[in-house]
Amino acid sequence: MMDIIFVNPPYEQIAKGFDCVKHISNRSPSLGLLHLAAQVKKDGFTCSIIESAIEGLNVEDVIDKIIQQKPTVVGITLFTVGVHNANLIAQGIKKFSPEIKILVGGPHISSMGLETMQRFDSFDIAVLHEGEITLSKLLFALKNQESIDIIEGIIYKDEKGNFHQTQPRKIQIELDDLPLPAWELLPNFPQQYPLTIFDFPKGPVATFSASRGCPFKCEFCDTSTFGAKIRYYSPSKVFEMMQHLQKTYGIVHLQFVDDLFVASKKRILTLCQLIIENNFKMTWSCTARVDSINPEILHQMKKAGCWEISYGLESGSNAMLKNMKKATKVEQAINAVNWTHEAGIRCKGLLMLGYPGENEESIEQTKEFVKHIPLTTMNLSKFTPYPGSPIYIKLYGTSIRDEDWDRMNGMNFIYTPENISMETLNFEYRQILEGFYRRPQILLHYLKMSLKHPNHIFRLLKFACCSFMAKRNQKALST
Ligand code: B12
Ligand code: SF4
Repeated sequence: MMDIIFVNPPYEQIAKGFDCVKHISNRSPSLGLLHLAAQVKKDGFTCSIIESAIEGLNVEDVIDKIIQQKPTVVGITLFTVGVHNANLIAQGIKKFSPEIKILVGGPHISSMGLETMQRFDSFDIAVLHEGEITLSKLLFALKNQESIDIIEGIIYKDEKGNFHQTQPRKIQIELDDLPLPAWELLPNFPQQYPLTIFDFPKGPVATFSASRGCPFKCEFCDTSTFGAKIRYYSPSKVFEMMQHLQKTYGIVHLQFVDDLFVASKKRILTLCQLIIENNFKMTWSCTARVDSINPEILHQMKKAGCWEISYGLESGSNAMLKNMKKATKVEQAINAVNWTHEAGIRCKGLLMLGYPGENEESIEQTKEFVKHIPLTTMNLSKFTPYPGSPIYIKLYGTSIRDEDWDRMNGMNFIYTPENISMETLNFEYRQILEGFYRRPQILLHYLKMSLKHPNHIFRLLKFACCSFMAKRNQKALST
């Protein structure tokens, strides 16, 4: 019998009926579950992972799969967008096998654990913040039928239905001490787990976070899982990980998903040095703040295989950046993007629309901004007040508003700023995206890339066929 099955629940990627987006969207697995699985394996427990969206499983499929295997514990990772589906999964499991313990953790639980436990009574135990040590202690306690009330960092329900939150666990893990994420547990890894189309030159790909934590206080961002103190893997451990991924799985491109990959310039330069000296061939991408890089470091990153940097540009308006407490200026963003382009690294701009204070003037500024900087990709999200972000508290206090959770995927306007209507926002959203992606130099860039790496063409074709069929079916249904 399996000790624990980990589940990344299915969630709405865009909106109902847009399933075809799976052919071109990011299919990377939950690194959190890979880390937890590695830890519990090291402790001697047996485990497996269900990546619902990637394996094409809906709520019922996941329930069936779990009931067949009858694990002692199910561990579900929760982003806000997946909570309702996770609850349906937990209810389904409880109906057939009430003895299975349902554990939940992840960003949503770190930010709104108690409210979520109170609202959804099928979850037995919530693990707050960094999960490895807490989960390990919990599994031993459950196995030995010991009391769990002395385990730090959890919320549980007693027999009378009362909730108890234990002392917080100090976030303390030395990252180098963690076992390697358990990629070996993923069905069909790495083939089934590509990144978003055009976000990598050639696969197979993997993701990894070389640090945890972020000291900045951008108001739209939920940093509740790992907190403000930044901890790093050492450069030699990161290099070892890259070699392991290449040797074991044939990975040729790695995406670093750290919040602040370039926070310590010294550390990044040492990693680049290791890659260059060992003549190690792997392309990689990362995210960076626009105030964290300079031409010298970019030059070294390029030499070490850096292929793309994603910058949280957010807006082309300094007033909006100030509203967001981003602590950067548009002028810094322009420099960063230009320097990156000059270093021969692709630039992806992450922007958002509809933050409190947004108005026609700030939207115009954003349009002008993206027109005049050498971005190769632009990702525009619809501002979403995620639980755990300071702006959520400002807008809604502690009210949980779970009627909106299924739509909290950055693709829906959940909130409308004072001086602009929802219609205008949706119209401008399309205008900005189309204005960017219809530019001849951008189209030419993607054409060249597709010819060089035909895998992208196959994905595009699958997407096109699938959306054509979806539209045809919709038409047939409506007539
Ligand atoms: C990589 C990433 C992605 C990837 C991979 C997602 C994935 N499934 O892991 C992609 C691009 C697919 C993605 C998509 C989205 N993302 Co994202 N993503 C991240 C990012 C940058 C890193 C995540 C990561 O790998 N962390 C490292 C691992 C080790 O940490 P972890 O997963 O949190 O797991 C630890 C703990 O949470 C805990 N834990 C987690 N699960 C469980 C389960 C149990 C049982 C237990 C005991 C413990 C536990 O233990 C783990 C180990 O310590 C984070 C920002 C961040 N710093 O975390 C945002 C972040 C998680 N994403 C976010 C959002 C909003 C999204 C989207 C909804 C929309 C969007 N912006 O794209 C979608 C939804 C995707 C989905 N439901 O899977 C928000 C979540 C906010 C919220 N409250 O929902 C974050 C926090 C960004 C932010 N700062 O606002 N994302
Ligand atoms: S947006 Fe980036 S820099 Fe700002 S708090 Fe979030 S992770 Fe940190």
